[in-house]
Amino acid sequence: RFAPRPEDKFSFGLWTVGWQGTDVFGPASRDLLDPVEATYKLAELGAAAVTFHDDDLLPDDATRDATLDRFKKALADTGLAVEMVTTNTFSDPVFKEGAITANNREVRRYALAKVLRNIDLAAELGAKTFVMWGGREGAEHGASKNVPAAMDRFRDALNIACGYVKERGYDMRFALEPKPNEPRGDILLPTIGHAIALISELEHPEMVGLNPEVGHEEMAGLNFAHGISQALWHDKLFHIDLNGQHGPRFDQDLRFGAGNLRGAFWTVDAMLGAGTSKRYDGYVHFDYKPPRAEAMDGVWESARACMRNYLILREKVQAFRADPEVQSALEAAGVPELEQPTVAPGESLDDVRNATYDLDALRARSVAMEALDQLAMEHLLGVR
Ligand code: 3MF
Ligand code: MG
Ligand code: MG
Ligand code: MG
Repeated sequence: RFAPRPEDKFSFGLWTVGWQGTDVFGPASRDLLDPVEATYKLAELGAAAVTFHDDDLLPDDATRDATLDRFKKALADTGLAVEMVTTNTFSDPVFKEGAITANNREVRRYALAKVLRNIDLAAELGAKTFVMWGGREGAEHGASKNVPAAMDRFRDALNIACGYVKERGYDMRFALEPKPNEPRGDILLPTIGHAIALISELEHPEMVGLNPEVGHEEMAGLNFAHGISQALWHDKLFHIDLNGQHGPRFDQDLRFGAGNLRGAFWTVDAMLGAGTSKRYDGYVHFDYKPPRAEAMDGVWESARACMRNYLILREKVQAFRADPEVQSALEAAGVPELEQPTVAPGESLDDVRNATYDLDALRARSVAMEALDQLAMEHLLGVR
């Protein structure tokens, strides 16, 4: 039970299990994990795909070609796909003040070159999604960053990248990953909503969507399930980074299900369409960090647990939605009524303005939402 299958489409960033535990207060606590070895191990655990930053797998040095050959062999041996590729425009100190929105124009041109080179690699490996997380696009000081100019440069870079994909004839879409802070004091495109707003200013808005991460939205105190539900509504949920977060603190990157467990339940519910028509059908991608305290046994245990927790929660969510008592509780809470337009098509606004409203009855009405939520809680706690 709860064993991952290929059709579950689980995917992991190679940088997740490959994280060596380096943090601001100490050096690596684990040995370097060969990304090709990690690929075999993730396949064995039941993943269907892997993702990576250029630098995780193929640093720009003499080892590049040999590693790429070994990696391609691992993909062929295991049947794993590369579903997404992303560019590291945040580690190298050259990007210390930004990449595609750095004040320094040469840095911006170098960042763009790195992205374009990596788009070719992504296409070569069959990835259909290209994620952009602008980790260093931001500021610590007020006047140091002209935000409208930075938005111009962000827009230009996305227009150039989309134009490049079209010109080359690649089958690829972009997914922006919002994050409010860390490593910068304040990062540009801090939330799902900010990113969606930028997309509407692009030349090819249909080619650009989102890669929201659980912890990133929760760091900003936001409700992740609501965020991805709105992204789905805009047809912008191109990809996802699942992990766990406990409250508005640093980016914890806990394994999926850890931290805000109720949030994880509603996240899976939203991914499955929350009883409506739009659902997420992309890869179920994990972006987490095995805690620094763990040795390699804990690394693999945490990877296994991400998938297991997703499958357990999926079963719980499906049981919740299928429960006849839940259906009555949804009715009692008036949930289906929200699907009716407020003003009927063709109806005159005079009908709305001139009607009489029984405000006392409306004030006193039952909303029955505690009962509905308790049913969800009991499904989650395993007593129904
Ligand atoms: C940082 C992140 C990143 C992005 C990645 C793009 C290192 O908080 O979440 O992971 O997910 O760069 O996918
Ligand atoms: Mg993150
Ligand atoms: Mg995170
Ligand atoms: Mg992420």
